[in-house]
Amino acid sequence: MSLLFRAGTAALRHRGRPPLRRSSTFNVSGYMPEAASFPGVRDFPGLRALSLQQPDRFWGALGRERLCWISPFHSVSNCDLGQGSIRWFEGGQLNVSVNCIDRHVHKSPDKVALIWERDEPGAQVKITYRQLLEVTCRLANTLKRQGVRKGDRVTIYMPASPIAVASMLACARIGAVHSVVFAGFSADALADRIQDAHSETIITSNQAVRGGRVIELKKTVDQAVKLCPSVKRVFVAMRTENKVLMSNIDIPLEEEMMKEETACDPVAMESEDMLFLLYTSGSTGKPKGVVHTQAGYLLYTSLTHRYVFDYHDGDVFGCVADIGWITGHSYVVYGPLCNGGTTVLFESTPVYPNPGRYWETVERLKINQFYGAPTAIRLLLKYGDEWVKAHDRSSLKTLGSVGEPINSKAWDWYYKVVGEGRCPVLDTWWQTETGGICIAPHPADREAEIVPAMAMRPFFGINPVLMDDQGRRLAGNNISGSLCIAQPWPGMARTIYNDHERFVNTYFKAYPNHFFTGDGAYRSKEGYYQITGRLDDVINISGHRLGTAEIEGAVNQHRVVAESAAIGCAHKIKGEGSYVFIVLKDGIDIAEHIINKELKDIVSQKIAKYAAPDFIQVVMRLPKTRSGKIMRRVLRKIVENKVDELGDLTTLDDYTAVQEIVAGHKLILEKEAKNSSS
Ligand code: 7RM
Repeated sequence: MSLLFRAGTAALRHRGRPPLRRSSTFNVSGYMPEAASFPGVRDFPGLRALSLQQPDRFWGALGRERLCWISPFHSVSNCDLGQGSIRWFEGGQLNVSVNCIDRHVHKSPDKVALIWERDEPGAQVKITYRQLLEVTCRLANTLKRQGVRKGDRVTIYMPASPIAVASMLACARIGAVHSVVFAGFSADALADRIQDAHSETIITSNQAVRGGRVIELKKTVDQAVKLCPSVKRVFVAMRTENKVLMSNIDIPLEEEMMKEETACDPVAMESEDMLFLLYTSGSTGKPKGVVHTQAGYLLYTSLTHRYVFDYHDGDVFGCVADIGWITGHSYVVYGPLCNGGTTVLFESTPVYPNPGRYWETVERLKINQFYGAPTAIRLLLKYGDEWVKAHDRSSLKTLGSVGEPINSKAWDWYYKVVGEGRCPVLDTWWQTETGGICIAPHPADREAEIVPAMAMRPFFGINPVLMDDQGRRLAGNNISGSLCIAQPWPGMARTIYNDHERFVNTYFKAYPNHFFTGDGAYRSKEGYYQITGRLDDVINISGHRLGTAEIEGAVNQHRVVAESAAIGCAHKIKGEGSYVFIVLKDGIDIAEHIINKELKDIVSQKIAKYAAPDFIQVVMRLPKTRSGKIMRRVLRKIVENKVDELGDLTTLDDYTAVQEIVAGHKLILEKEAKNSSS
């Protein structure tokens, strides 16, 4: 479990902008037009209070105003957190692709919707709303012609590109459910997700290009499909000109699209029909397909996009996350497009062709809001300020951070060097399960301070509470506990695909009638929130969630491994890395460098490259309780070099196991020190 860390608490006020006063002269309905329906509410705290005390009034007004409905909803919310039953805007019908495209085409067809920032710098491609509609309709018609129907799951395995975004929106248009799988996942991981979703359709591209390298995406799909006999069709888009082997189930996507009409009638979807599944890691070895539905998700992502980032019409929004993660879904695709915004699809890496790439892109595309991950900030910080200063960043207005805690040093650098002290830095906390940002500073509120490296305040409708080990709500400030959310909000997940029981058990059982996030948090003296890290066996590598059980599952498949235990450990760049203890099968003698390499390979092959262990320690036995449970707490303390804090060892069956592991860990540290000095 990560320990609480406290960032510097020097209060920091936004500089360089005229302060707006929280007084009767402050016009809330000028700020949020829908607030015209809330007479008497004059300021931000007032709006927040209303969103919590009268959620149906608040979300009802926003839902009516901000979304475009085919038929109106008859109830705003109908939720029972105890049962994990969450329903918003029932009775309403809408189409998400119409909300994200058509209505903006009517208003401003030639406005740029997407800027595809391709791997090659300077080769960006702009797609207007009119073009996006045409591509999406052609793609939707192609899917239909090939037999994809409403409710079918479509697995999308491709990096960010206009065709990938059009694939997501085409699914939404015809009522199919997309499941985007991060294109860095291995064939095995892809196959697991295809099978779990019972997906008959895959959309991929011949190759991917990243950091100047070509990745054989289609080959990975071919391997996965071999394990998935239920797959009926694989659409292949051409990212490069290189031909790939096509089998009888493979369909050249662009070729087929060119034969189709540029219009496609949108299907009327119920608010609570499924929009997408997105697989994420939990405490067990099996990733879960988190389900989001139509109206609530769309409203929540567009509202947070508008108000957390202070996004205004005409701004260029640059979220550099991959579309394979929830951040890409909510803040590359759905939030910005629902708002009629211009959104950047970033295909490259922070260091290609050099560590100035992000800021060169900011300069060239005139990005106004930049949203990235702490791991990249930490990496770029190491390369020094010159890479940043070489580029004009005067277009930047806000800087966002997401995926993992951002430490003070990275926060300060982001604020002072990247943002020149002009742009508020927003540490945004949320999860795949929350759909959109839940805790973050609120920059539009110019009166509110931002404390470095704190997620600060709940968004409208979010009611965070901290709980103690006994399940009691912790009152007061300057206190830590497990972070729960006490009221439903429209963006929250609705279920785990085909496993509602796991949904209820994971999120609603630990603290009845509360959504349990799995994270710990600290509430400061001032009442601000700071996220302290996961409380379960989930680790966060470069902002990517991974279950330690998943790593163990892969490692255990190696022929010489008898058993293993994986834990998270501090890592300078990645935030968290993984440290794996293995016990070899009897009579096995294998050189350390060989087993290390083979285990890294097997984890890359079973899961993804980013999951490969950072440290591997061969041990004679693992510390276990007398009933045979691995004592991970003991392993964590050893890796944190806190051997004097091992705590109660009365249930440990054999103390010599611990002594041996401590000695072995020392050797690993010594070797590590030697490596980093050489
Ligand atoms: C958006 C996303 C969710 C987990 C979450 C946390 C961690 C995310 C922050 C953070 C500290 C943050 N979805 N996390 N944001 N921790 N400060 N601002 O990342 O489902 O992939 O991961 O990530 O542990 O539970 S996710």
